[in-house]
Amino acid sequence: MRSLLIVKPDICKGKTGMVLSMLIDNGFKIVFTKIMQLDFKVASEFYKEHFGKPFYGQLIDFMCSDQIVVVVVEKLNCAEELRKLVGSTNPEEAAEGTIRKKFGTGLPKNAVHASDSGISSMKEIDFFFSKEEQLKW
Ligand code: FUP
Repeated sequence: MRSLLIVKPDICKGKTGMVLSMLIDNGFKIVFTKIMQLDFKVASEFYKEHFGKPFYGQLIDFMCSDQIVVVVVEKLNCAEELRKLVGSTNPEEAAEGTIRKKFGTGLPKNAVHASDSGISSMKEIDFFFSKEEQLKW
């Protein structure tokens, strides 16, 4: 099973290596990584379920502010295991040892995005990568 993680702009250039190490140390296989920068259109589409919420504008601006790393990972019960390692949405509430506790500084600067279910993992992987591209992995 595969899932998607995004290293957010503020930690992307400095701490992507440490995030990838945490994933590997916790039994995730790194299937594919891609450095990119989101534009307004792509970020709005990716976060469309949050359109109209008070934090939406700030979230989109932040996600477009610099490069990100999109990571496809693989593990048994992948989405569930990934959410456990990533921790609660708000870094202040995230458990010790989680990625958001370690690298998050607030909202929306909570270090990483992670798909929240098996279904959203498939949708989010399809969002960033064509089926043709996925066949190569
Ligand atoms: P998560 O699935 O843990 O990323 O959490 P959500 O889908 O609830 O949130 C989506 C994004 O909105 C995250 F980047 C965090 C951000 N957010 C805020 O900036 N403020 C809030 O009050 C809630 C979420």
